[in-house]
Amino acid sequence: MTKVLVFTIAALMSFSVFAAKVNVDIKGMTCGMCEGKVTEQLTKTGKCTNVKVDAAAKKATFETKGELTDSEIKKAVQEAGYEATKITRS
Ligand SMILES: [Cu+2]
Repeated sequence: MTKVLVFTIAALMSFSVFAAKVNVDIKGMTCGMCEGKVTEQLTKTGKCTNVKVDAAAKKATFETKGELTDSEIKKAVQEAGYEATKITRS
């Protein structure tokens, strides 16, 4: 029973790190230039594909290749000059 539980938790944790689709709520973007800066920083991580940034919707969506942690995402958004307020993976 304990083994099953440990395995389940490990599976859930790795899922959250390796999941393909990511949605990031971003505070502070107003225009296309903002979108460009965020796109550039996310792309620079080398771990994001299909990056789409929408200033009006205040979010970025992308797919990950390899491990990309929440703090790496927050750092990339911060380097663009904005704040990642919420990260959801599916
Ligand atoms: Cu802008």
